[in-house]
Amino acid sequence: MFPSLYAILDERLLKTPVVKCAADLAGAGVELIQYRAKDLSPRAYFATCSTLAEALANGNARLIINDRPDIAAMVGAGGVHVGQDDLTPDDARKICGSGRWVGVSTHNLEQVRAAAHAPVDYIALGPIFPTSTKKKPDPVVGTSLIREARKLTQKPIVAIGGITLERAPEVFAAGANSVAIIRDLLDVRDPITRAREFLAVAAKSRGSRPQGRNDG
Ligand code: TZP
Ligand code: MG
Repeated sequence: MFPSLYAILDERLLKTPVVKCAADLAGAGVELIQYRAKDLSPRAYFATCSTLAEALANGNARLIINDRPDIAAMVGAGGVHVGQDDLTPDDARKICGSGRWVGVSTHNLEQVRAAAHAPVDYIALGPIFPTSTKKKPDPVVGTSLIREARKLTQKPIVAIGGITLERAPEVFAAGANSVAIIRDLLDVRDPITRAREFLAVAAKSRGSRPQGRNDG
């Protein structure tokens, strides 16, 4: 089953060093972890990605590198996440090969349609709700776009943007396979407890969906 919680470790919001945070979350049962660092030099980004890949190599969490398929491949990460202005999914796939995941961000149905036919392992969709975490977010799409996207593809849909513990159930009810979280996971008193709470909400929400629904 596709991981229900996708933790995005954004360097700007981390309160503990990223390697410790990633290890803590993996220990709490998080199976999908992205590293995102918009302010680091390529050299510093590469170095931390490399350390993270080594730290997570023997556990159950898959490390996804944001933006950079070349770095994902070079450090032996579990995958890469590309946006609409990054290398295309086709090129990311060429660089990363078949063993790593390629994920892509989408912000409207046209992009979802394109992603559905691209060589990607999951489709991220958002921002679902208003978010202050991304600097120039695309327009808010709401949970209605998850329902529309669900009709277009069997690929796992990862909902992102402004999702909180309270809002997660309606996101799963709309058909998302997974929730990608930054602020409501990192900007809290105890990210480990919060991760466990998200996993519990996801298990309950996904378990109560009608039979036959795609669950990635
Ligand atoms: N892409 C769309 S919204 C977003 C990204 C990276 C930020 C999500 O962060 P948060 O804090 O969970 O709203
Ligand atoms: Mg990007």
